[in-house]
Amino acid sequence: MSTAVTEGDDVCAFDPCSLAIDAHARFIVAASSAEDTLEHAFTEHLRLSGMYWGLCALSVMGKLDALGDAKREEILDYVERCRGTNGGYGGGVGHDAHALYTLSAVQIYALFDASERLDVDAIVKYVQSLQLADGSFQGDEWGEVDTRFTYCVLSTLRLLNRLDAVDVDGACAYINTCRNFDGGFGATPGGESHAGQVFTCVGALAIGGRLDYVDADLLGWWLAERQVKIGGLNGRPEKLPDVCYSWWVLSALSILGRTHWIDRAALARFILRCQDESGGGISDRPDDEPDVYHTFFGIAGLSLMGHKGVVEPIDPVFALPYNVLERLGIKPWPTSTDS
Ligand code: GRG
Repeated sequence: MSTAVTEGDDVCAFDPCSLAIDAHARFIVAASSAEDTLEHAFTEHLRLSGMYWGLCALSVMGKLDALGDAKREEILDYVERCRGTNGGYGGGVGHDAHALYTLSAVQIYALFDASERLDVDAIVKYVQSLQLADGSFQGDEWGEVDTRFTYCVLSTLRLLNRLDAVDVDGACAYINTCRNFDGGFGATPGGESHAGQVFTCVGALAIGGRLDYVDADLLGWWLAERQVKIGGLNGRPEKLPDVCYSWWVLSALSILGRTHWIDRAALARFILRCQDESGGGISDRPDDEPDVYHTFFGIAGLSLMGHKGVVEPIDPVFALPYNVLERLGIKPWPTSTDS
């Protein structure tokens, strides 16, 4: 199977035949039903995020409806069982509620067009309780603070159309205190810039309408520097490339209108080299074992680069397909065609 990549007029398109969509869809469905594996046991604490990755990948590939109504209801029933008495969701049944899994639950309901079934007031009350006086957010009742959790809460609230429930200005000002000399952002003030944190901070600032806190040229340069010789992206200097950074880096570049600052054709080739064309799934690097996490972020990265007729366009701020956001009345971020 060919892995040829072509550069279009404005975005990088890839050969439609080279993304093994059917194999990836089969891989995701099989991984979700393989309950007797070690991997399944090891990932129990983040089951809701795992479900979001798999379902969102299926949705981007246009394969979500093929799951069928019975499976949809089975998944929604599982998510419901992860809901805590405080209104938030845990990563698995009986686990403590956390901002991240609450976002995953809201995303899963959005993907299944079932958001009207959510107890919105209870979720809003829960995420409100996580904001601290300095504008930051803790992830759960146990108190860890991280810019990831700011993103999770702002994204959750925007998807529920309840952004006014928290101090958004304070949240954005706190993120600004996590900005570094290189233009990037860390988990807390003084924390090292990391592409994953950069996505959460730029995404949260985009939701909060405060992208003026970003030095777009400086950060764009730092993000573009993440591309290594083989075409893949790393998360910080001197580190190995990993397919997941195709999302964390490229989404931030996309929000900033600078995806053309990297060699997108080379990145697409790297992602396609990491796919298992027959067994399905995408791995972190070529010839490694595929998993659902890298499968989602690889496909999402390809979608950010060139989606014409192959995969659905994905929104770089909310990490959900445009069509899902449109259903929620949210205008997708307008930068995916930057050139
Ligand atoms: C809705 C897409 C979406 C996300 C929700 C939780 C969250 C919000 C975002 C996580 C952002 C983040 C920090 C991603 C980085 C994940 C990662 C690959 C960490 C690995 O870090 P190291 O230090 O790896 O092990 P490197 O590559 O630096 O060696």
